[in-house]
Amino acid sequence: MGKLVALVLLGVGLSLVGEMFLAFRERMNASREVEPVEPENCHLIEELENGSEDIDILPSGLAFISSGLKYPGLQNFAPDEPGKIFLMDLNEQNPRAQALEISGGFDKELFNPHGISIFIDKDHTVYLYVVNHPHMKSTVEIFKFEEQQRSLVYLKTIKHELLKSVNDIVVLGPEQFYATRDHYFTNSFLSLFEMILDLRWTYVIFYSPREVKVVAKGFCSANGITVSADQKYFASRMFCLRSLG
Ligand SMILES: [Ca+2]
Ligand SMILES: [Ca+2]
Repeated sequence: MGKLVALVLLGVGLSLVGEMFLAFRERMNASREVEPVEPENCHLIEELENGSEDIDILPSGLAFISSGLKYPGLQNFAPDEPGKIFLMDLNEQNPRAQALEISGGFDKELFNPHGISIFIDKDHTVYLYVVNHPHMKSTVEIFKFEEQQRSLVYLKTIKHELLKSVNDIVVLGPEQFYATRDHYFTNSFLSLFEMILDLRWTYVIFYSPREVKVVAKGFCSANGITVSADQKYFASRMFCLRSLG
């Protein structure tokens, strides 16, 4: 009798997981047919062959692009090459991507850039905040942009226990930003399970030197983030708009 009950429970459990897996495939559009489209005004940008995760653009038209991300679940195009930040001048007729030199004692071999965000200070100094995953951990690196030299000067690394599995950031002020966490579990097997079960345990945090807190939760995988010009609203994954009240 005990074996029969165990067998029934196992069957129910497996069918539930199977159903969740099918729902997960549906959410991910796994079986959607992709129709080939001829891109009219698109052309290949050389140097960005290793993938690009994020872009942020200065009012002048200079664009920063993060490239070469190594992350669980993503195809890795150059496993032996560190990631880079590229610069493109979108005012040019045929803009080319140029890898930015990094100075200031930064460990470039471990650079694994993910989300990025520009911050322009009152004195017009441009800072680039970059989510980095050295050894698959999460840090936020702050660089100063030197436009003449076309380089980044490393200033500081920010770490915090709430800054785990960080995907993207949007900077609000000096060392103040929102950051998204795209997985609750840092173990890749558990994080896959988390996606299949649609646990929605990820969140958006607010970081400042004085205060770090969760400001929105209940996301299945909080991803790209931006704020409105008045900083009253932020959006994560674009379809989850939240007001700060
Ligand atoms: Ca970003
Ligand atoms: Ca992202």
